[in-house]
Amino acid sequence: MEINKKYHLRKTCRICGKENLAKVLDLGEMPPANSFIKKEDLDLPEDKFPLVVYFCRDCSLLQVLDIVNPNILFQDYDYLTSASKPLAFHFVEMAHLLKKQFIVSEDELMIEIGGNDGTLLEAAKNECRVLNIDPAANIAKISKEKGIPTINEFFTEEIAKDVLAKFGSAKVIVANNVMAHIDDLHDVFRGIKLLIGKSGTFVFEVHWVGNLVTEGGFDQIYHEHLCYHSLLALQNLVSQFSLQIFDIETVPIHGESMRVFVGDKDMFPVTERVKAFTEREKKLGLDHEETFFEFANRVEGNKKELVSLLSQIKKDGKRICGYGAPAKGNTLLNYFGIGSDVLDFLTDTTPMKQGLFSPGMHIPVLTPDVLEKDPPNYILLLAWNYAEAILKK
Ligand code: JHZ
Ligand code: ZN
Repeated sequence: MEINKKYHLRKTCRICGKENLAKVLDLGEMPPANSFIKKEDLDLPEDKFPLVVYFCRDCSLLQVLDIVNPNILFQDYDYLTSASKPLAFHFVEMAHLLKKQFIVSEDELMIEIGGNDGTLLEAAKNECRVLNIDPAANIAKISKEKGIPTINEFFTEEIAKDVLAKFGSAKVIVANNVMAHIDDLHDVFRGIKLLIGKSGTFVFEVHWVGNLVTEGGFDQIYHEHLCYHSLLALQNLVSQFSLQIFDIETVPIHGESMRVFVGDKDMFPVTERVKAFTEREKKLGLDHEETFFEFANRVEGNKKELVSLLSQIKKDGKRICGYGAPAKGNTLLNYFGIGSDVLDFLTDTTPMKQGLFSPGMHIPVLTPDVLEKDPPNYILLLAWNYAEAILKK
């Protein structure tokens, strides 16, 4: 992409390269979901870009073809893994599992792509060599301060070549909540293939399109999320690199996410779980466009229901606020047209978001203690994926 271009529209499927695409859902023009605004900038014009979801009839990938320059989206990033305690806990647990399953000696290398503030690698760094590769300058700095070797770049085949020369090959590469964000998946997989060679493993977690369809979590759709993956679509991708998915499980993160294990096609026996999951996806119709048209219809139904509920509460003279200012909340608020006339404020535990205003709707983000100081009558839970932990609080 040209460095100065803010936006471009892709024409082909990013897994199979074909143009056999069905338009499923058009969310109109949206601001990038993590572009929180400073008070003094509220009157400046805000960038908004089209957001349309397509289904590929050839390889089944659900995807957004509207590409906002990744430098705009990720170089200065407001999302901090450690600000969501359940997520941080989940990654520490995952680090222990990966060490147990794949790391044999201290010399071995664990790389994390998009390792954010280093929450996962910090839990691995005493037992192997670690390397974080993350494009966000402000976040990479935090990772470095924790003593984690960190390269502040987007992961590409070029970077992989450099890493191979300087650090050697990787025993494990991890990429959590990253595979949805990548436009040139082919470039990234060439880099991964280079670094894991015959005996390494690539493990990643990514939200599962089956959850989006069955639970209606359409708010996961925003410009950062270019892909809504299924095992069916991913198999098509990895096989182009002589790799295979040899194991899969699901984890209760962002609804239900897939944890996918990828290795050389001849090196790892494929578990029964892979076959069972493929069957599950076929039963859900994740390889048929109709499934996604039905999903889009349900989004419209939900919009009417929620908007009328909130306006009834307002008519009754009550105060409402939003809990959490997640990226996904901004899709919901902007697409459903829920503004500061409905929600007095949002609260969020991320220091970087506090004091800012939500993109598009300009709702102030406050620290959670306001809920005790000045309690509203109702709270709309925007960070629904952490409902259990939040309801306990
Ligand atoms: P959370 C992010 O999306 C962005 P978001 C990213 N692009 C991505 O791909 C997905 O994750 C997977 C706050 N919070 O994790 C913290 C509280 O206030 O659902 C966060 O701002 N109180 C990388 O932003 C937000 O809610 C709490 O008790 O949709 C949650 O954001 C807890 C638990 C969280 O991801
Ligand atoms: Zn395709």
